[in-house]
Amino acid sequence: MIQDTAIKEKFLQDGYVILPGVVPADQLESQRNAYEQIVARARRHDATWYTTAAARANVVPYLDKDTVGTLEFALQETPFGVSAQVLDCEAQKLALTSVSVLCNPEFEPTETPTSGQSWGTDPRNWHRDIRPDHDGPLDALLADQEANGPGYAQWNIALHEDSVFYVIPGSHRRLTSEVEAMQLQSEGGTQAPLSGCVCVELQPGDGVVYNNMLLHWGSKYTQHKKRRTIHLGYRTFGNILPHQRECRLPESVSELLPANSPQRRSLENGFALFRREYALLREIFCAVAADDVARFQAGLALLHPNSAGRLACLIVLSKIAKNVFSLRQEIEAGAHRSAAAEGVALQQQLDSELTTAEVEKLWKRFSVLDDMLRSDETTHVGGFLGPSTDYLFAEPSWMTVEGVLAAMFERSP
Ligand SMILES: O=C(O)CCC(=O)C(=O)O
Ligand SMILES: [Fe+2]
Repeated sequence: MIQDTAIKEKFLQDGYVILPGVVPADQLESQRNAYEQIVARARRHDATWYTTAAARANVVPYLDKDTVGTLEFALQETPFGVSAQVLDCEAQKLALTSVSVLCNPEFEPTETPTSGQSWGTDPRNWHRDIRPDHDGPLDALLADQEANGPGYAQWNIALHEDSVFYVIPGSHRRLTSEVEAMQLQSEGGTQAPLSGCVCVELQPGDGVVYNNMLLHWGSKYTQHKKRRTIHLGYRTFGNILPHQRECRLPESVSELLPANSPQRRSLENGFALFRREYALLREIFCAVAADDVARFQAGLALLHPNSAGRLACLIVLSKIAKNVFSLRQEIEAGAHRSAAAEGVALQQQLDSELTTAEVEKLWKRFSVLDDMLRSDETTHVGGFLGPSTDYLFAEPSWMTVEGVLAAMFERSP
């Protein structure tokens, strides 16, 4: 058995660690049964399931007493405690953020859409789970990670043998190399093995915990091999504002767990961490709307204590501010956004606590940073998620927190 510190070191160094028996042998059957029920319900609910190549189901809509074991499993020592370990954080500073299952398609896909479609990027293209429009440019995220460590861990845990997932070890700590970029730009290059890639081979019950900034590839989806691979996410609080920052679980799910159980406590603690972060975001956004730069900087220092890497946090704040602004515009226009959409429930809560004038002022200030993050051409760079965009995939090297604040608040730096 690999030593605890070795797991963390390997996670930092290579960006992934394969762990045998993440689902203990005596839980494999019950997890398979619970996930089979989830998938059966997702199938019934989703008319497009049979024609979706990248079939996957979020467990949340299908949780009840028969399937709650999927949630309980995600809160066990492995994977929950191991996630805290690899992210070097106390369990009290860690939240489970999402529980879903990756499945085989029910037909044989012929062609895979190339990356950068108007709707996004299919995971069967090499990618990092980063979108410049949603998360910011890679350089800023790498600088933050180098100074403060990663803030998000993702898992694939196989309930049946799975060798779909490939990674480039160590690529989470660097930009895409010239050799990789050349292949990714060439025809079919995002859908063929990249030099130095490793196939993550998982036996039933085995799992891989990985940094989703890694270059990775869902190589081939086929109907001929059953795939039920548990897909989990965990994030830290109090260190950085990770690019993968949203909570995809509603608070109501905790009622399904027995009162006072350790799993319920972990889950509820995670929701409390999100609530506290939202209170801080509201405080920061009110400070921006009031043009109170000192109060804004104090809030920023609470959200991201280390000044090194703070630019990434500022950039992520601009993304959240943009969402708050567009949500307000939609609401004023009478549109209704489903609370089931990613992060919308908490975003709505934040939005409802700011006046329209505050939201407009917030965006007036953050749009200055937003403009700095755009170029005048729309492109897609292979190796990233999302559609084509005019947001920069790499950060302009002149950008600093001080420079950005000066521009946002029209002061001399
Ligand atoms: O199918 C896989 O294992 C890869 C999935 C993936 O990369 C993603 O969902 O972003
Ligand atoms: Fe991915």
